[in-house]
Amino acid sequence: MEFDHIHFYVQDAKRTRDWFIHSLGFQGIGSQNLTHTQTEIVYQGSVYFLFSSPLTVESPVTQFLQLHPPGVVDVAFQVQDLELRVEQLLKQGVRVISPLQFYHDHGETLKWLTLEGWQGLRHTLVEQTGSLTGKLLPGFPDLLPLSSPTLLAIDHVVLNVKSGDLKTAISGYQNQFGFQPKQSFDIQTERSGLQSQVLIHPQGQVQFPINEPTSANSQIQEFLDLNQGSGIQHLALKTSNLVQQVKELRQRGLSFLSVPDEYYLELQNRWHHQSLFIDWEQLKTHQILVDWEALTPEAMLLQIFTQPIFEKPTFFFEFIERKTCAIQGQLRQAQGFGEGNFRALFEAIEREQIKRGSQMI
Ligand code: TYF
Ligand code: FE
Repeated sequence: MEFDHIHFYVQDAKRTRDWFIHSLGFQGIGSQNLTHTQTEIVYQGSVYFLFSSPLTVESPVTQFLQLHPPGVVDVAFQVQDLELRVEQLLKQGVRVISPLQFYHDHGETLKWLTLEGWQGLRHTLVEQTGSLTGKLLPGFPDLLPLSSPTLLAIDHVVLNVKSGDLKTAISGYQNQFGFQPKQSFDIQTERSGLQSQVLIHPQGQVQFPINEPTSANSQIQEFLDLNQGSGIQHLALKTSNLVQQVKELRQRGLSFLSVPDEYYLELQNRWHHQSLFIDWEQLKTHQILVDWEALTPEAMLLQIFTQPIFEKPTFFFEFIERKTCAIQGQLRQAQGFGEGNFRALFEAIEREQIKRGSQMI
């Protein structure tokens, strides 16, 4: 199982598409107009995003936007054996939102269906063959050959659930969708009480952390309040060259969470691998966070977080680079989610929270 695409409901699909093209370097692929809903699609590397906005009040997007700010409604997964998978899922009690559909073109078939996930979140499962790969919805034109993108893939997708719901959400995704628990974190800073459990899918690369707030002023609680319920908090995009990526994104005008100078001083004090050259100045210039494991310092994890991208401070992006190193002839990639950065990261998020708080007064 892999990530296939992410579907957002927004006020204005064309405007959102244009923002993703201009600010994040995505390419537009096409659009689909139904009588009540307009959908735009963009891609970069293997990352596909759909944006739907309402054309009439009958649109399901209208109803969604009456209850929630813009955000993710569907995290779609690519699977290989859809019918078999669906049979198993139905036995586990997964609810079908829209039934199996087929699309035939030049002897090849695209199949998909949509299932209910946690509290209104949906998961479309897609099976594609051959040249149909990436052709997400009938009516979209064929894809152009891929240029050489810096953005490679979706690394992880993070769900925030209400206080007390973490256990139920996890067992739902475990029992119904076949996810397995990986790491869990319990974090307490001034305003970031949160418990996080990372789920992974045993077949493929899907990583799916779920957070719940553990304090009333937690940033997770702020998300839940503004989002009017649980939902996707951030999406991490994996790149092969984060420094270059951030340089380009800053030139495009994208703004990121800023990191205090002390973070880089402390980082250099913790770094005991002088034989490995690290361009600290460059990382500091671009405000990139760095993490590593003691035994594999070369396999660094670099990450950076954007400001929230919609009108309310809910959903944001992370960009991540997982460097590799060779141990005993085997390539090892940076694991984890930047645990060493959590304090610095959450303090940065908290500064933004406080800034917003003082603006509201
Ligand atoms: O996905 C993660 O676990 C990291 C860290 O509110 C993180 O990106 C965790 C919670 C959060 C923001 C970032
Ligand atoms: Fe993350």
